[in-house]
Amino acid sequence: MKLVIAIVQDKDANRLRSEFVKAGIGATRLSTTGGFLKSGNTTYMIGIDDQRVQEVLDLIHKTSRTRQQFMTPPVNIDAQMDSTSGYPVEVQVGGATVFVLPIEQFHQF
Ligand code: 2BA
Repeated sequence: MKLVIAIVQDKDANRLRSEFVKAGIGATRLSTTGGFLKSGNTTYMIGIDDQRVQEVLDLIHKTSRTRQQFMTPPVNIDAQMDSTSGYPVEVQVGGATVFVLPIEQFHQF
């Protein structure tokens, strides 16, 4: 058994949830925040038998889009106390960031 942790964009999260439901795949959805953009994203935790891991990855791949987003770097204050606000920079986000971990034990009490 494996634990798939998938970080997806909020805009893709509902379509992915529908795919999981259709396929009878159990998943837990967490509201998360990216450390870089500091904007919301969605993390799914999916416990799944080894032979269905590829199916889960295929569904994530199918539903996750790459998007361009703008972020404004934080304001810099130099030694003269002059502040400069950075120009917005364009960042490519996604499709999805996925980790697959082994599960030592699985219990449902
Ligand atoms: P964020 O940390 O908000 O990052 C959003 C996008 O900003 C990233 O998209 C990447 O294109 C860019 N980015 C991130 N850090 C950067 C940096 N130091 N310099 C320049 N650009 C940077 P993705 O790579 O598609 O990542 C989307 C989200 O997945 C991330 O949101 C974060 O929540 C998660 N993530 C990505 N890599 C991760 C990792 N190694 N461990 C845990 N979570 C990760």
